[in-house]
Amino acid sequence: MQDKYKNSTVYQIYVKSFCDSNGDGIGDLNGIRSKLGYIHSLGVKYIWVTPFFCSPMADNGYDVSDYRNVNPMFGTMQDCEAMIAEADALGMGFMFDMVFNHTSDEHEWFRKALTGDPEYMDYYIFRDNPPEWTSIFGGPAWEYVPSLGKYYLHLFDPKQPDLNWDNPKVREELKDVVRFWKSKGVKGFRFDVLNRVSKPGNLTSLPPGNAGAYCKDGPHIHEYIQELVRDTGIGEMITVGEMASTTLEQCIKYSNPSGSELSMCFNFHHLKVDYKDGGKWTLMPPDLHELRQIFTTWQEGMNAAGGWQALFWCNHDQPRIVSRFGDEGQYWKESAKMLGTFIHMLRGTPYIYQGEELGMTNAHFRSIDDYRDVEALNYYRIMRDNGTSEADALAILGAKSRDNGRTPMQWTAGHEAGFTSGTSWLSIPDNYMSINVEAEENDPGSILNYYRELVRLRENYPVISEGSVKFIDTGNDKVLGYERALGSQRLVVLCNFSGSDETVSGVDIKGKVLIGNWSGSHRMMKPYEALVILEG
Ligand code: TEU
Ligand code: CA
Repeated sequence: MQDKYKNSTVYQIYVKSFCDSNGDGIGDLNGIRSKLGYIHSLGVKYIWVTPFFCSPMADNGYDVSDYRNVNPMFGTMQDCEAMIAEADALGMGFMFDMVFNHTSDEHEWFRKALTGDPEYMDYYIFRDNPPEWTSIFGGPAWEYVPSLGKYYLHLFDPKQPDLNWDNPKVREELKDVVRFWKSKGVKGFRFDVLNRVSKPGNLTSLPPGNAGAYCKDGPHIHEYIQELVRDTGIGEMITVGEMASTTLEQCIKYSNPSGSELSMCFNFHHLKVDYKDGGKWTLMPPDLHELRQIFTTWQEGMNAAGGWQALFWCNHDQPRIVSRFGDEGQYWKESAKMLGTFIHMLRGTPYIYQGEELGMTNAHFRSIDDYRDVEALNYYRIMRDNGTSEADALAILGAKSRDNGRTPMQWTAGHEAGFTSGTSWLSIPDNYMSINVEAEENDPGSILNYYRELVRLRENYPVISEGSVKFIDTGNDKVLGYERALGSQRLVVLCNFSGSDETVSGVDIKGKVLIGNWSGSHRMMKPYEALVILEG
C-alpha cells in the first residue's frame, strides 16, 4: 500500500443508476461528467466506476463483450476520455472495473470457441464430464454445448463463461486491456472477483457442490496477480481486488506493503452477519457479537501484518446499510451517521457507494415485476419452486436483493428524483421526496454534510489515515468501540448499534469530541449514537 492513498476516500458509481443525460432512463458517462462537481464537493480523490464496456447486459455490464469499447447505451469513447480529463482537472482519478474472471458469451473469444476453434476453446474451461456444481446465481455451473459435446464452466450466469487463466495467452490478453485503460489516464483499477480466477488443479475429480466454494484463492492466484501487476506496471497505482469468501492470511498477501500485488482488498465477512446459517436468502437481524468479532480479527490482523483493507458497508451488490443495520424510520439520520462514522474512522480506505452519503434506503418493491437483477429473478423462482410463499419470497428479496442498492441516485424532489427526464429503468422509492441531494445540501445537519466531514477528517488527521487500530471492550454488546493511535495522539470511537440508550463501562473517555451525531459526550450512549474523541 502506497502512502499517498492512505488519507483518501473512494466514491463508487453504478453508472446505470447515477445520472441520465439523454432521457432514455439509463445513467451514462455524460451524466457522470455533469456531476463531477458534486463528487468533488465530497472531498474524495478517487472514483470507482462500475463496468460501462460493451456488453449484452445480462449482469448489468459484468458480462463484457468488448473490453476496449464503451457500450453505446452509456456513451462514446470521446465521452469517456472527456470524463477522465475533467476529473483529472478537479484532482480526482478514476478506477475502472476489470471483469477478468469471465467474459460475456458474446465476446468474440467465446464465439470462436463455440465454433470449435481449439485455440479459443482453451481460453475457457470446457470439460466432457464435469461434476455437479451449482453456480453463484443459482442453477448448474456447467452449461452443455451440444455442437461441441462439452460443458463450459460459469461461476455466475451461463452468459458469463469463466476464462482459463492457466492459459498464458489469456493472461496476456487481459494485461493488454489494463495497459489500454492505463494509457487513457485511468488512475487505478478494481478487479472483479479476482481471487476466483485461479481454478483448482483437477476440476473434474472434485465432488458435487457449490462452484464458488471450490473456486477461490486457487493454487496459482498469487503468481497470477503478481504477474499482472508487474507486467502492466500498476504497482504504484491504487488497486483493489474483490476477494470473495477469502481468509485474513490470503488478504495479507494480496495487499502486502511491498506493492507486488494490490493496494487493498474487499472482503465480505462483515456483510454476512445477517445470513441465517450462512445463507443469503434468509431473514435475520445482524449478529452484533459476530460483527465485532469479525472487525476485531480483520482490523487488528491486517494492522499487525501491514495489510490494507477496503472499508465499506454498501456497493451495487448489497442492500442499503441504513435499512439493514440501522433504522430507516425514527432514527434514520442518526443511524446513517453512526454507520458512516464506524466505517470511516477504521484503518483502511473507505468507499462511499452512491446515495449512501444521503442515507438512501432499500427499494421497497411490492411486486416481482419491479425487480431487474438476474440473481433476484433466479432466486425468486428457486424459492417459489421450493414452496416458499409469494409473500415470504418477496419479503426476502425486499431485504436481500441487489436491486435494493441499484435504485437511481436521488438528486431532487422533482420528476424521477432528478435522475432522468424520461422514465427510470428501475423504480425509485417514494422517499426520494425527502431523501435527496438538493434537500440535504440545504440542511447543515444532513447526512450528506456529515459524510463530507468524515472525508475531511481522514484527510487532515494522520491518526485516522495511518494510526494503529485496536478494538476495545465497552462492556456492552450493542456498543462497538475501537481505538486508533499514532504517536501521542489517541482516538476513541464508540458506536451504539441499537435504537435504545446504552451504557458503556471501562472505557477511558477524555479529550475533545472530533465528530458525533448527538450533541455533547455522554456516559449514556443515545440511540445509534456515534462518538469520536481525540486525545493529544
Ligand atoms: O460480485 C461478485 C460476488 O461474488 C458477489 O458480490 C455476488 O454478486 C453476490 O454474492 C451475489 O449474491 C461481482 C460483481 O460485483 C457483481 O455485480 C457481479 O454480478 C459478479 O461479480 C459477477 O461479475
Ligand atoms: Ca442515458
